[in-house]
Amino acid sequence: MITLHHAPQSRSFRILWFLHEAGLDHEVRYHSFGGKGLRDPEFLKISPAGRVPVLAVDGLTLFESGAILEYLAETRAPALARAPGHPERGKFLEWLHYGETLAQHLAQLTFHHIVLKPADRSPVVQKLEALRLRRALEGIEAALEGDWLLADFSAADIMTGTSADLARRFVPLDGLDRVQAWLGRLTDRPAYHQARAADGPAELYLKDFYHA
Ligand SMILES: N[C@@H](CCC(=O)N[C@@H](CS)C(=O)NCC(=O)O)C(=O)O
Repeated sequence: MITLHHAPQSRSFRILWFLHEAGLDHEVRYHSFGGKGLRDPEFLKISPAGRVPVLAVDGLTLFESGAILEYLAETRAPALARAPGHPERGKFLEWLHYGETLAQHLAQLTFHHIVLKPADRSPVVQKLEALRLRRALEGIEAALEGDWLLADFSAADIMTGTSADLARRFVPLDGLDRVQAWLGRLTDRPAYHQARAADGPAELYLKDFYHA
């Protein structure tokens, strides 16, 4: 059995979504950012920084969402990967890992809008990180030629699409017509809806939009 360590509204949604796309049987262990579970010594043995996702699969416990998606796609759903030698291999790796370019700004924005006490939040960081996130989304706008990041849907759309979906809470997408249409296609997928239904109760993002 595949076991996903997951927290609602987090990067582990990428894995949850993939598991539904690939139709893989799995169980979910829910964690909360509010509790001490992620700092539990037992959890730190499988996640050195105390982060989600962690995936138990094939007798391994894997951390890092990009690595987990690569592993799962390669071993369970080759159509969602681009194997070494495939002409799209390089682009696949680039767009898969681009999700973390978006996520670094999302993490800062989450701290400075939500996690930190109001007195410790910086309007400068809020504005700067929203701008940098917008620029990273413009990179996707410029690259999108068809329906997906590559010629067909792949794990790269799941990885980077999860972060772009969250980015909408911090950055208006006006003028990013291709990104908006891509997000529409992604969020129309049945597996996206199945994963959302399994995500668990929202704890972090309670507003639709956070103004800088
Ligand atoms: N690069 C890692 C980042 C993992 C990460 O930072 N996860 C966040 C949730 S989005 C987390 O677990 N944060 C808990 C904490 O910082 O205490 C990945 O992609 O898996």
